[in-house]
This record gives sequence, structure tokens and C-alpha cells, in this order.
Amino acid sequence: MTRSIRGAAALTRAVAAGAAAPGASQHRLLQATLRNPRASTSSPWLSELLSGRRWPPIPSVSNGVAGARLVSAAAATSAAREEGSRGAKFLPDDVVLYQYEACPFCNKVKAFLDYYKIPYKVVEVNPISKKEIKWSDYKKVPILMVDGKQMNDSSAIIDQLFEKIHPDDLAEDEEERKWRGWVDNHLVHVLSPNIYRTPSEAIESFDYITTHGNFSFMERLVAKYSGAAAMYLVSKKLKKKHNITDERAALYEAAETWVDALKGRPFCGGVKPNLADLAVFGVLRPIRHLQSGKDTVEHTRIGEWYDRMRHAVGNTTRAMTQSWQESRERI
Ligand SMILES: N[C@@H](CCC(=O)N[C@@H](CS)C(=O)NCC(=O)O)C(=O)O
Repeated sequence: MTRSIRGAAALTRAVAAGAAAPGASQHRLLQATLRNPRASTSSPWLSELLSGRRWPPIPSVSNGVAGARLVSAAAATSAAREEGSRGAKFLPDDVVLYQYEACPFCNKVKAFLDYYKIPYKVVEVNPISKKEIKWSDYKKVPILMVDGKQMNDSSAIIDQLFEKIHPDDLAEDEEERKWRGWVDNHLVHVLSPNIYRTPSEAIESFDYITTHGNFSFMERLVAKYSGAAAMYLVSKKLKKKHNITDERAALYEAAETWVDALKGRPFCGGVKPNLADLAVFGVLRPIRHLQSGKDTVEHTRIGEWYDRMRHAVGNTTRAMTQSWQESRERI
């Protein structure tokens, strides 16, 4: 395999892993597709879409809420900001996240670090060689190194960091636990069938992923199209595996379920986000400006909560490496 194809295969495996770990047969299908990119590009639906449009620029947020809701949203935003700055009491010198850019579990951790204003560096792991985490016995991502101490598993990482930030507030409430579980066991499974739902959506998603990952121009090009083709097929298998008949309906239903869970409060945590809010936001943030995210905001009531979260979480505290800065400028 050429370096580019290997990169594409690696990337696609990462995405497949992020797509809630498809079975071995799906991995084989992916690898077969990627080893024979000609087969993928000769498929009629893909070539038809090779001219697919680029991911549009991030639109400005429209705030269409009524006056009373605006007041409570403003109060909630200021409470959330104050809470977010509490991370300042926990000041590690060196935080490094080993991740796959598209992994929802990694994105949960990033939302937490951003909200608590904890600066961190990111190391993108090659999902085939995993050479960046060769030193670790634990072979999944995310792995977080905090001043040299290794933390594994998104929920365990978040729990340990939360304990450091809130040493006197360790009793997780039942509701928060329930919804954090719902994110890991339900919401993440609905995402892949949606972001790779059609060939054009699969290309759009791969455009996002390859733009944000660490790829050369050629790797990006190959990964974008062959990866999109493979994941389009894999997503159909995942849909079956998780008993999803209509993926968009399932995504809308999940969004509505979440809004119902808020019970009219600005956040699940009340006037400020709790760990359930951060988990839902973390896994949805990368898809917000993909077609599936736009459709969800248009067809469900989740947009107001999402905008409150966006304001509460604020700017990322991820260290701006040159390639990350450049990839943000490209979109
Ligand atoms: N329960 C773990 C799940 C982590 C997980 O499954 N990560 C995937 C990527 S999204 C992974 O590393 N899979 C193994 C692999 O790629 O080989 C967590 O919450 O962190």
C-alpha cells in the first residue's frame, strides 16, 4: 500500500472506531475498499459526488428565543462562565490528550477541558500503528496525561478531573449519571449512520475529519473519497447492528429526548451545565455544522440548549499547533 492509502486506511479505521466499533467483518469491508480505491471511485454514486460541495463556513448563531427565556439564558450563561472558571483552581502544568479527532469519547473529554479552561495539547494517534501510544498498556483513546500521570477512559478521566476541581462535591446525582450513560450507550451509536447517511454526507464528514486531522495533501485526498465510500457502507451495517431503521428519525428522537430531559431548565445541571450536558455537547459539537447537525437543529428543539452550551463552554483551550490553526482557517 502507498503511504496515502495507508493513511486513508488508518483514518477510516479511526472513524470506524469512533463509529462505536464496527465488527470485524465491517473492518474487513473497510480495508478491502481502501486497498482498492479504484473500485470505490468507479462506483457510480461516488463519482457522481466527487464534485460534492465543501463544508460551509460556520454560520453566526441566531438567537430566536423569547424575552423571558433570554433572561434565564443570560443568567445561566453567567453562572456557567463562573463555574467554568473554577477550573482555574486546578492548574496542571502539562496536559496531553491522545486522541482520534472524530472519536466521540475523545470529544467528550475536550468539551470538559474547554469548559473548565484547562489548557491541553493534542496528539493524534495513528489507529493502525498506534505508535504514539506504544508506551501505554491501554490501547484505546482517549488517554490523558496530566503532569505525567496517565488517565484512561473518557468517563474515568472526566471523573478524576472533576474530583480535582471540586474536591468537596463528589456525590454525582442520579439524573446526571443516567444521562451520561445514555450518551455512551445510545447517542454515540446514532451518530455514524447519520454522518455517513448518503454519499454526499459521507464526503462532507470526511472533508471535516481529514481537514482537522494530521494528513498530507495526498493522504487527505485519498482518505476523503475512499474513506467516505467505505464508511458509507459501514454505516449501513452499523444501522442494522443497532436496530436503527430511520437514522435521521433516530437522531431527531435523541435530540428531543434530551430536550425533554432538561425539563425546561437551561441545562440538565440547572443554571449551569453538569457532566451530562458536557457529554451531550461534546459528542454533538463536531457534527453541528455537518448536514446531520443542521437538520437536527432545524427539525428539533435542541438548538437553544446547544447555543447556551456553546456560550458556556466558550473558546477551546486546545493548544494551537500550526497545523491545527491552519485547518481551522481552511473551514
Ligand atoms: N469506554 C471508552 C471507549 C473508548 C473507545 O472505544 N475508543 C475507541 C475510539 S472511539 C478506540 O480507541 N478503539 C480501539 C481502537 O481504535 O483500536 C471511553 O469512554 O473512553
